[in-house]
Amino acid sequence: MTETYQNFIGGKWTAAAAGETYADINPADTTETVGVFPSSGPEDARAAVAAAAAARAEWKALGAPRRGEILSRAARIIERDAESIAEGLTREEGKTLTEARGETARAVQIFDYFAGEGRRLTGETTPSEFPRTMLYTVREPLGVVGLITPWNFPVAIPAWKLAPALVSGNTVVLKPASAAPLTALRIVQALAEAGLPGGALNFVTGPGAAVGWELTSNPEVAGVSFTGSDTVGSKIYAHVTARGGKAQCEMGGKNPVIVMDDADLDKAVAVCINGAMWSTGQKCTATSRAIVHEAVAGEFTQKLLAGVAGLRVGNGLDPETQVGPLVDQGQLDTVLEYIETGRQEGARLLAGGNRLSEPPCDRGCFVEPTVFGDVDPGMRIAQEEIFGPVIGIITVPGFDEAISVANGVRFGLSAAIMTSDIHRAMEFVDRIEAGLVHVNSPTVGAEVQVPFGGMKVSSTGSREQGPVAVDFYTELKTVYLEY
Ligand code: UN1
Repeated sequence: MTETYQNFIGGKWTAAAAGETYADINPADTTETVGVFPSSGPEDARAAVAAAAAARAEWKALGAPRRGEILSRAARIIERDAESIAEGLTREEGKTLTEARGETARAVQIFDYFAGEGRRLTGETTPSEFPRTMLYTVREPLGVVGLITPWNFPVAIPAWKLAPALVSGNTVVLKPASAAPLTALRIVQALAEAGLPGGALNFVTGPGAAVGWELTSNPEVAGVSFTGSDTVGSKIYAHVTARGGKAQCEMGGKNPVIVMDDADLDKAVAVCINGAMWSTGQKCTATSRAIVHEAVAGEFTQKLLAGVAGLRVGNGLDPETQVGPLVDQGQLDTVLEYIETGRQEGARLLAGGNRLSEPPCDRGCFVEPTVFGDVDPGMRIAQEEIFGPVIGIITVPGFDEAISVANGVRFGLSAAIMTSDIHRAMEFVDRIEAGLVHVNSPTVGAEVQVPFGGMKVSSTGSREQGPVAVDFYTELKTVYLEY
């Protein structure tokens, strides 16, 4: 029997006030409902904000080391339950079980890292102009924060917003993406079991236009951290900052891999397949442009096509599967539309391009891993985020052209170069417009102890993860103390 889940408000599991629900569907088999969730309205989000506001004083007074201990206990609970969290993640989102396990392990690392932050959360002491004066800063929580998270990393991204928000002393309302709420709910359960006081973390599922909009509009919500599309993110940023709130939005990418004539081509192909195809291309860090030196373009293309031809597409629960489904019908339609656009723009379809509808793909949202050649840098498929297993090859005569093509998009999240020339690599680091820069490694991935985020339209507000993550979730108080 399909389980019905609830919101978590003020420490209690409750249905949406209006009693509405919706089904969380398995994209690998759309006849399977993974769970039924509240389709909440603004009144539910308001109740959650009120509960978070009521819990502020107690949570702040607990102190950062004790708050960190709760995160640390949550990490052990997630570790204990990792296999079932990962399985649920694959069922609702579609990525392979191997990737889901990796992502769950990453959530454990994130909670452990920010548990340690509870024993740092440092300010600075500074000499004063005045005698017998101690001058120093302390970090204060913002108050209530709203976290709006995407479906593509349904455990890691809630974790990487929740952990710094909570350890800094904020109380939270979390609104997970409607396509993958179960995984986020498991994290909420882990934190509740770890001893988080009621109201410190509230969880409300439902449409962005109702729940998300209330979180961005409610004057009690001091900060909003969002990951998702740039269309939604830029609206949220403008809306929250216009009312004096703090906003952090992590949006799309159009991430390039430059393949130079001195690159290890087998490695370049592996890097492109990893970046473009794993998680079915549904990462903001995914590789969608291979910018290849003309001297090696023919050989690189042959090797890439051979690699892509060998990929096994299917249900992520099957251990043989390398590429799972897209998250839902809407995403499948978008990706197929982009493939059609690429054809019409005159790019050459070298592999894939079609929906898969034979077993084991007959009941899900599957598309073939797709490669376009003869891509012009100005084409829509070379400019817009597709969020699917699609890579375009752009041929360039040299390094300067490669850099200008790489930088010739609105986005600036992640970028990679494949080269064995250290001078080239360092010049790339200097000139590339990206917040995440890779030399001989894929555009994807994020280690918890370093900042994550992009330049240009990819991100607004301060970086996530690493020691700087707490900058967004805290306000500095400067203290002049004369004795
Ligand atoms: C990764 O590349 O492993 O939504 C992390 C996203 C990014 C996270 C990418 N915020 O895809």
